[in-house]
Amino acid sequence: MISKDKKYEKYMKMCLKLAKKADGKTSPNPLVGCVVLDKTGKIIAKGYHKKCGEYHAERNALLSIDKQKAKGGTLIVNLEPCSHYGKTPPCADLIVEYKLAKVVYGLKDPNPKVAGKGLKILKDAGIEVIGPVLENECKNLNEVFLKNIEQNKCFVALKTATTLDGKIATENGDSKWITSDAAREEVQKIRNRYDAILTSSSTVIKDNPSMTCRMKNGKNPVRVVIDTNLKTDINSKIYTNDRTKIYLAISDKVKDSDLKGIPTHIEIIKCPIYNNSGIDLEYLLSALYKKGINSVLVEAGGKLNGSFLKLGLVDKIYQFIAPKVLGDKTGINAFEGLDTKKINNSKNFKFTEIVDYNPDILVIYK
Ligand code: AOF
Ligand code: ZN
Repeated sequence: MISKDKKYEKYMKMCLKLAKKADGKTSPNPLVGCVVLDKTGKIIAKGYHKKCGEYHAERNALLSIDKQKAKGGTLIVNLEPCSHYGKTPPCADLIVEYKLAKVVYGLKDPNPKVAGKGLKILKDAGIEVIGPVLENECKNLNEVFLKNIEQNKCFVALKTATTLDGKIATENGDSKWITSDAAREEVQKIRNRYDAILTSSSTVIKDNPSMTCRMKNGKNPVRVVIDTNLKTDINSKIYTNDRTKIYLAISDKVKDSDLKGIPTHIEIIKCPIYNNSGIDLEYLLSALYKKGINSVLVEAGGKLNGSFLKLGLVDKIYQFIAPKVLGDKTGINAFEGLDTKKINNSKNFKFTEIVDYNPDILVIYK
């Protein structure tokens, strides 16, 4: 016999798939999908949260059907229904109003405004509450939201493209193109998922990248350039190809008189210097978080990647690997500046996904 929870896994997977339709559009809110079954078990409604500020998944699903049809039915949703008056009224109240018999949820909402109160409203109304179902999958989907709510910090992902021996370029900086078209297309989708892309002055100077999202219906992310001593040319593509917001992170030692002529879509964040090297990355992340940047994708060279890693600031890595070897006589490593003497002291991750982008692969780890 399949257990009660197992029975709902396929519907929870549907919720996750629905939720993902709004990938990149809900920040700072979570990705949520919802499926409603009538009392015979037939799917009668689906919904998902489309954009921050708009209706939640449960409301979108329920409002698409007749109250009578939902009576005695089951609602499945990947996040505990909310109990608070925010931008929209509480979903838990609407579920009670629609007289559903069961609610299956994927993950308790850690948002203190909800945190168990949604489930309590349902239980108090006599609704059977089942869950958590596929909790890990639900956590993975909303990893950014969870880090924001639970730690009050910005989620940091890092993207790199390497050879089999972990090099991102040859000694003289030649890196075009390590990976193939298919892999580079995927990068566009990854960019679309994050609030901001963060890079360094060396990458701007060396590659002159646009760092836009070239995906259909994708949004151009906010860009963050770490340029400690203001070395980049203000006419570089990243600053001029559109008017999307740019944060320029510089040392707090730079004089205001050196900032004249910087266009208005570029906002300066002055940061303290860490350990006599670059700017204090933790300071920068927290400044960005205060400005509403809930997640960043670091797309930079080995040095900055290494600094983020060394400080334990990286939550997730997307590493594209091309089946090429450069060898030990040349090359820049994906993560530079780490000096680990013992395997026991290495930075440890867990593989979460491996995707084939023939001829390359994408390895995702946390
Ligand atoms: C969503 N979409 O489908 C669900 C959410 O700012 P508000 O009023 O939209 O409330 C956002 C909070 O509602 C969010 O942080 C989460 O705790 C809860 N559930 N949010 O945006 C949804 N179900
Ligand atoms: Zn809600």
